[in-house]
Amino acid sequence: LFAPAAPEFIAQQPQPPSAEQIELRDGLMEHPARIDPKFLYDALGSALFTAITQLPEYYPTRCEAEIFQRHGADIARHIGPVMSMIDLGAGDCVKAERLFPSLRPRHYVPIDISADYLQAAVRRLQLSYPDLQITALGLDFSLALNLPDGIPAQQRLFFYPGSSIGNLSPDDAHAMLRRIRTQCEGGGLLVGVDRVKPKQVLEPAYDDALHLTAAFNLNLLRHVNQVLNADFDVDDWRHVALFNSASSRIEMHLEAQRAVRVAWPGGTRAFSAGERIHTENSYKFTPQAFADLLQSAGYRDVAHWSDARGWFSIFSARA
Ligand code: AVI
Repeated sequence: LFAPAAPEFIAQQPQPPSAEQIELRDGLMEHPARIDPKFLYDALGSALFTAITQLPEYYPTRCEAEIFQRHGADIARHIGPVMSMIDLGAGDCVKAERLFPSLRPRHYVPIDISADYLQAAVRRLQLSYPDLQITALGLDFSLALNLPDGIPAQQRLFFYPGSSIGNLSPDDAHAMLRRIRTQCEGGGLLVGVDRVKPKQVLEPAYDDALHLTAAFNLNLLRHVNQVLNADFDVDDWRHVALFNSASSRIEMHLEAQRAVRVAWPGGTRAFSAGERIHTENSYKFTPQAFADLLQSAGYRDVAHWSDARGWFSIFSARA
């Protein structure tokens, strides 16, 4: 007797949403909607940010480089000998590289959420510094700061340049500084901080004539489309950057240019014309406010250097 074989049928199991998808979904359903700035940094976003740092309007990178150039020896003296330099948000690793001659680390640990971008940077770096031990970590250090074993805390220097600390809320900045301190007790922290200044200087830095910052902000929607399977149309949105002086921060938003409905698997959100998605804050500090923040997070022996115009500050502190 001929019995036909039973056909095999394999249905794909529905996947539970990832933590990133849940975070995006929840933020998009808030009023006003918000998207965490970490989603600015896919490979294209990281490349756009590198281009932004070369814009005439975007002063922080140049001011920071000026401080290291003018006061590098003094800063290195304050820090003392460095075994391991842990670079938070390393990107292209260029800022840390500039300090290698004065700090002479034996071990470099760059950390960045944009793993592919970091990997390419580290390959280039290793060619120039064949004797430097490099351990690159492609992770989101805002979630957890797990470092490889074998680096004694007192030999760790955390390097947190570029005013990236300003992209955290005041509470999160305090928590991050405390978390770093517990990772380097007996060691130190070197951190770059952008300063309060007139909005005539601040706003163009975040809304430049070439519209690179607009592209950086809008690219976040493409990244969200990828992660969440959403259907944002970049043409429906425009970049907005403004200085909120009461909160001492630059805010970046994406504003709907017309009424739009955005959908993703299992959800949808309608935006009316002019409605905004808040995508980034960039806090600006007075030197006193930041020194107080360091002290309240448990640091001691706080020292501070500025560029000639007093637009940017570097702080060194012991943990
Ligand atoms: C990475 N971070 C310190 C930049 C800033 O200035 O807040 C991000 C940025 N956003 C727009 N332009 C640059």
